[in-house]
Amino acid sequence: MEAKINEFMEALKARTAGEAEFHQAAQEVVESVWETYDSNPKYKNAKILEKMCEPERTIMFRVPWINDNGEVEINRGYRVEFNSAIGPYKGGLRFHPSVTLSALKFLGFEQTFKNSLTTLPMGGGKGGSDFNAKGRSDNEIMRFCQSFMTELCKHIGPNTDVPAGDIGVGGREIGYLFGQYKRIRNEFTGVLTGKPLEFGGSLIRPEATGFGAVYFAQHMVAENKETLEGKTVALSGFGNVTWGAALKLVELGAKVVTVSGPDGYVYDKEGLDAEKIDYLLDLRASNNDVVAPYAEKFGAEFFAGKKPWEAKVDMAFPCAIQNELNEEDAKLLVTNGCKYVVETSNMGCTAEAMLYLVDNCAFAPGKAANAGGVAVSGLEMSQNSLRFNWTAEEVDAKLSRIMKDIHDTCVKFGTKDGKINYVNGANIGGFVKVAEAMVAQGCV
Ligand code: 8G0
Repeated sequence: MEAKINEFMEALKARTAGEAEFHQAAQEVVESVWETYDSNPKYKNAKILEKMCEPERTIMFRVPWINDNGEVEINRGYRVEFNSAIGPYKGGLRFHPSVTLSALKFLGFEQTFKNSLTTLPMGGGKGGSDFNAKGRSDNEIMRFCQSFMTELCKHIGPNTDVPAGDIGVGGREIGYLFGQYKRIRNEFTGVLTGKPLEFGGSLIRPEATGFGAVYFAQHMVAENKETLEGKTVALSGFGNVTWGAALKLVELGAKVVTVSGPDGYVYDKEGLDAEKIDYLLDLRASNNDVVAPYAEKFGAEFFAGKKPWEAKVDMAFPCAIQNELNEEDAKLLVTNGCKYVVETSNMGCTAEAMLYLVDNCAFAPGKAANAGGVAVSGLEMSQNSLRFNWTAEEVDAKLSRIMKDIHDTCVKFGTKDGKINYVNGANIGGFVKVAEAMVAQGCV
């Protein structure tokens, strides 16, 4: 089996040279699903896995705009339309200097499996730009969004491709993008999700990724006859996802002791409370990308240039960005008694860290644990199609149900010798539904 997997991966790497993040994401899935794939002639003869590793379409474009000094600036825009077997392409837009084709291919690839797990009819895609919002004025951000959408609007639509926000793209950016789409196409449709409430957004969407990860964690700890109450938790990041996770964890009686930024991490031995959680939103809105002011304001400790994985905790939720937790971090966490790692960022753990954590604690991969975000985006699409809005309680109940279903799918496909491997469970569970749809639709 090992040799066949290597052969598959070598061929993939040869035709996608230099795309390290994409190779990392593909390797993980290929290893998990190989047995299912290789033993099923229906999938093999149709080369389903080879097809899944090749985006249906990749769009790359120039994004020219004019800054506040009247100078021309040029960024690169992308939309990777990975797989539409089970629904319109769906996935976020990321505006961040780390955005490359490789990063978006890894994200679009993972999105396909994640969206499949949500039980909703959504294909996989991802897009964005290397635009850095740091230090930019609101007007500059608007002009950038308008230029980006002027090209993107030719390729998306409510039945074709429905982007959302992601890192660097929140309600404000979605508003500017939506306004430009509507202006050019003269159509008010559910073409983007993550919209503000006034024009078609869904209640609970801002909370959804964090809430969903915590609901998933509730089922994980329940497998060990435990609850979240009294658990000490390390979170990374200080954006929307960290905020949602902190809200739900604190509501359920856990103690959140860390948040982090590119500048270092905050250790708050008292734990976060409602006021501190609210303050995270102000910090993020400041466009400054530093978390140190939290420590100053609330008298907590700040560790410059360090990551929160050195704190002694029962659970860790990486909530920031890919590869933010490496093997050394993983070992430190486990040595300090951490029993659960819930990957809430996409591919938050390096490949080595993930392998170590699967063997040494309960580890949930991002494509299962963070699927609540895109799940509520799917519910936003449903509400837009219905021209109706559900209450917060209705959306939250649906989210909670979906996270339970995802957990059950991981258990169903990932249990071997009485032990749950959530990585295998998520990959195989996500794969089978898409593979069946692709086989049924023939060679397209
Ligand atoms: O709402 C979404 O579709 C969305 C936005 C950003 C990220 C993700 C994700 O699933 O990673 C989904």
